[in-house]
Amino acid sequence: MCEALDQLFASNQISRRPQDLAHWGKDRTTGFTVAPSAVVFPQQLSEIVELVKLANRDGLKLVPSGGRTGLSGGAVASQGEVVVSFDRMHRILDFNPADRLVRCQAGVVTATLQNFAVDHDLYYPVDFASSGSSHLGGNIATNAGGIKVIRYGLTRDWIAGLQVVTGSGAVLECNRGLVKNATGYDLRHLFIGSEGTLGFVVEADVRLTAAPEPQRVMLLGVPKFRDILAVLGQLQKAVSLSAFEFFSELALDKVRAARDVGRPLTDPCPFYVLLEFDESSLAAASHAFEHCLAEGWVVDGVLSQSDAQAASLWALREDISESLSPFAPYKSDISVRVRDMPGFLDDVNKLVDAQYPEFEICWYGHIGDGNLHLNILKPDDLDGEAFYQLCHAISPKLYELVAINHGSISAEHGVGLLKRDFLKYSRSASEIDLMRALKGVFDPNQIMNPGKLLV
Ligand code: 2HG
Ligand code: ZN
Repeated sequence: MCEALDQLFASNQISRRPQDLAHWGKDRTTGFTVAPSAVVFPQQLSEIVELVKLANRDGLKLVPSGGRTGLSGGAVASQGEVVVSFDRMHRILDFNPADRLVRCQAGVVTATLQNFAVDHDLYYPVDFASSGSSHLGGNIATNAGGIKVIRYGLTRDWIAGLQVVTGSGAVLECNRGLVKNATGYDLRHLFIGSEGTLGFVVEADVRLTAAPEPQRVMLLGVPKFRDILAVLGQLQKAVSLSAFEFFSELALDKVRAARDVGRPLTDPCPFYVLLEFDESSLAAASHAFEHCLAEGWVVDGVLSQSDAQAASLWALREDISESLSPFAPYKSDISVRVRDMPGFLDDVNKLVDAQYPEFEICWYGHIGDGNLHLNILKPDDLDGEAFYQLCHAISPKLYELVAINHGSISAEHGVGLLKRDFLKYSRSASEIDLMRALKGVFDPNQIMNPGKLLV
C-alpha cells in the first residue's frame, strides 16, 4: 500500500521524515497523539481523486490539512493516517468582477484572499487572528467565524461555489457561484463545516463585497461581566457595529506580558469591550458611550485616533490566543443566543468558581455573537495529561448549561477530537444518526478524517 502511494506522488510530494510527520500531523491543539504514516502534497485535482480511490481500495485513512491553525484537533492524525496537505494548492485561479467572485484553490491563505480583494477595491470580510496562516479550505471545513461576524456573518455566507472530492472519489461542482439556485439539496452547505469528514474541498468560489467605509475602534472598561450586554444593547441602538469583542483583565495581563505593551486605560478593569463601527457614526457612538458611563456600566474608554492606534487596540484582543499558548490552555468555544446571554453568564460564572477554584480562567470572545472563549490555563506544577483529563471530566457540567440554554458546544472552532465526546449536548440523537448516515453516503468506507466530529 505504501508503494502505491509512492507511485501516485513524486518523491518531492511525499514525506515520511519524522520532523515532517510531527509538523504536518497536527494543528494548534496540544495533548493528542501525533502519528501519521505519511504526508502528501497534491498539486492538482486528479491526484486527489486517485488518492481517494487508492484509499478506498487499500484501506488508507486520509486527514485533510490546511494552515493547521485549528483548535479542536480536526487536523490531527493520530492513527497512522496519511495527511493530505494543501500547501501546494495555493493559487487564486480567477476573478470575475461582474459577479465579484474569486475562484481559489483550497490552500489559499486567508490574508492572501483579503489582500487580493483590497487590490480590486473590494473586501473579504471573514477575519481572525490566524488569517496570516489559515487556509481557505480549513475555514470552509470549520465554517470559520472570527471578529466581523456581527456584521458580515461566517465563512458559509461567502462561499458561492465549491469543488469537492467525496470520500468515494466523486468530483462535485456545487452551486457554481450562483446567487439563486432552487434545485433541491444544497450539497455545498453540507461540506461547509463538515471538518473533512465527507471529502476534500479542492476549490471554492468566494464572494467579495464593497469595501467598508473607514472604521473607528473604541475600547471600554466594564467592571461587571453582566453589564457588557447592556453596553452591547446601547451601542447596537446607536451604530452599525462591525465588531463587538470582550476580554478579561487576566487575558490583557497575559498579552501585556507576552508582547510588552502598556495598559490601554489608566486603571485596570475586570473586563474590556472592544468595538468597531463606521467613522460616520462617531457622534452617535460617543453619545452611547456617555450614556454607558452615566449608567455606571463603563468606567473609562479610549477611541482610536489613527489606523495605527486602532491596530494596537485590536492587537490586545487578537493576540490573546497566542499569548496563552505557553499555558497549554484547555479551550471551550461556546455560544448561546444573545438574548440568553445574561442568565447564561451568571450560571457559567457560578460553575467556574465552584469547579475551577484553583485554575486561572481567561475569558474573552465575540460576545456580540453570543460566543465566549473560555480558556483554562494549566498550572505549572500539573502534568499536561492530568490537566487535560481533569478539564475534560468537568466539561459535561459546562455543556449541560449550554444545552439548557439551547447553545452550541462549538461556536466556531469545530468539534474535531476535542469536543467529539460532547456533541450530544448540542445535537439530538436523531440529528447525530442522520449525520452518521450522511457520512456513510459520502464516505462509505470511512476513509475521511477518522474519529473527528462523530465517534
Ligand atoms: C479568537 O477569537 C480565536 O481569538 C481563538 O477564535 C480563541 O484560542 C482561542 O480560544
Ligand atoms: Zn474566536
